[in-house]
Amino acid sequence: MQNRFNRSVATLVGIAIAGTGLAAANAAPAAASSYDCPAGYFCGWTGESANGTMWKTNKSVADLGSWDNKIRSYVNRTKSIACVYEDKNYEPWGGYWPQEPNTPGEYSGYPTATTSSIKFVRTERECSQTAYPRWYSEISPKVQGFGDMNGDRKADVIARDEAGRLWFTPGNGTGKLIGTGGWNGMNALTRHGDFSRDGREDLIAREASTGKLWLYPGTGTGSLGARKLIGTGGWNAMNKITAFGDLTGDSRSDLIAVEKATGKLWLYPGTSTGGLGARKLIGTGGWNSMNALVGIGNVTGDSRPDLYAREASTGKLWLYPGTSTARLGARKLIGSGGWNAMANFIAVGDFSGDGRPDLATVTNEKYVIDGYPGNPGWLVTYRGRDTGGVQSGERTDGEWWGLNGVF
Ligand SMILES: [Ca+2]
Ligand SMILES: [Ca+2]
Ligand SMILES: [Ca+2]
Ligand SMILES: [Ca+2]
Repeated sequence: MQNRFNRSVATLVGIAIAGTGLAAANAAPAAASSYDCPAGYFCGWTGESANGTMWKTNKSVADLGSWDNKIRSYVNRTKSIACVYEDKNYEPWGGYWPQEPNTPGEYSGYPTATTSSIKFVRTERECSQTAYPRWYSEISPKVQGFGDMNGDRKADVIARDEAGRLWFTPGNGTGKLIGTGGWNGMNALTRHGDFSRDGREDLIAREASTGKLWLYPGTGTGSLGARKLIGTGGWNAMNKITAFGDLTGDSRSDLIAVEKATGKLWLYPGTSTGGLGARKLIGTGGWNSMNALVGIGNVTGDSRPDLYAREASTGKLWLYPGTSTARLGARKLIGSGGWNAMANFIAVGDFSGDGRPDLATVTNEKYVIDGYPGNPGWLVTYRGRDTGGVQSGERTDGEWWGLNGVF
C-alpha cells in the first residue's frame, strides 16, 4: 500500500515536470491534509496532523505490514465503526479504539505510532466480541408456554444491537441474526407466548414513526415470519406495552399497557384471529408511577400469569398476582429497593432448570459493585422462588453492554 501511494505521487510529479515548466512549484507534494482521504476509506498518516505519507483502506486489515506501527494520525471516512487495534489480528486485549465515522477534515493524532490492525464493524461491541450477548439457560422440566421460541424448553433471549439488528440467542452462548436492520425504528418490543395461534411464541413491536403495533410471528426456530398489523395507530399514547400471557382464561395471550395521559392500565385480550380485542380497564390509575412492567409468568401457583412492576420513586419491585376474574390482585413487595439500577428486565421463564420462572436483568450506570456505582452492562440473574419472589441476584456476565435492548 505504501508503494502504491509513493508511485502515484511520483507519477504526478513526473507529469508536472514533463508538462509546463511549473515543476518547481509542484516538485514537493502539497502538505497532506485530512481532506485528502476519500469518502469510504479509513486513512492513516505517518505524521501526527494528517501529514506525511498517507495510507488508506476500505477493508479490514489484520496485519498492516510495512505500515505496522507507522500511523500517527487517522480519519475514518467509512460508514462503519473502525476498531483501531494496538495488536495485529484484531486482538483486543492489547488495547483498541472504536473510531466512529468522521466528517471531512477531522482526524485523530498521536505522538506514538502503535496501530497494528484495523477492523470495520457495525457496533462497538464487535471490536472485542460478538454483536450479541452470550446467553446460557438450562432445560426446563416443563413447558412454560413463553420465553422459548424454538421449542427446546430452554429459555431464549432476543437482543437488539445498536445498528438495529435483531439476534436470537438460544441459551448455549451462540447467536443467530434474525433481523438484518431497521429495528431501531421500533420503540417498544415485547414477547410472551403465542399470539398468532400456531403454538409458537411471537414478537410484538411498536413502530415509533406511526404508532402502529406489529405482530412478528415466530416460526418455531427462533426466526420471525412476515409481520402482521395488529394495531393501526395510536399506540404512541401508551407506555410499557407488555405481552403478558393469558389473563382472561381463554388460552389466548393478552397484552397490557399503561395509558400515558391517565396512568390507567389496560388489558388488550388476544383474539382467535391473532389480533387484539376491545380493551378492558384493569388498573384505574397511578400506573405512571411504575417505570417497568414485567410479564414474569405464573409465579403464584394458580393458572394465571402474574406481573412484576418497578416503582420509579422507590426502586421497589412489586408482584401483582393475576386473578381468576382477569384482574390484578393485591400487590406484594418482592424487592425492597435498588431495582432502578436495572436497565432491562428479561422475563423468559425458567432458565435455571427447576420449573419456576426466573428473572434476568441488565444493569445501568446506577449499578453498584464494591461500593461504587457506574457498572452498566452486567447480566444479573435471579432464580424464582416458590413464594412468587426471587432469590438474591447473581452477577453473571459483564459483557451485556452496548446493546439496544434485550427481550
Ligand atoms: Ca428455546
Ligand atoms: Ca405464534
Ligand atoms: Ca387471553
Ligand atoms: Ca427457575
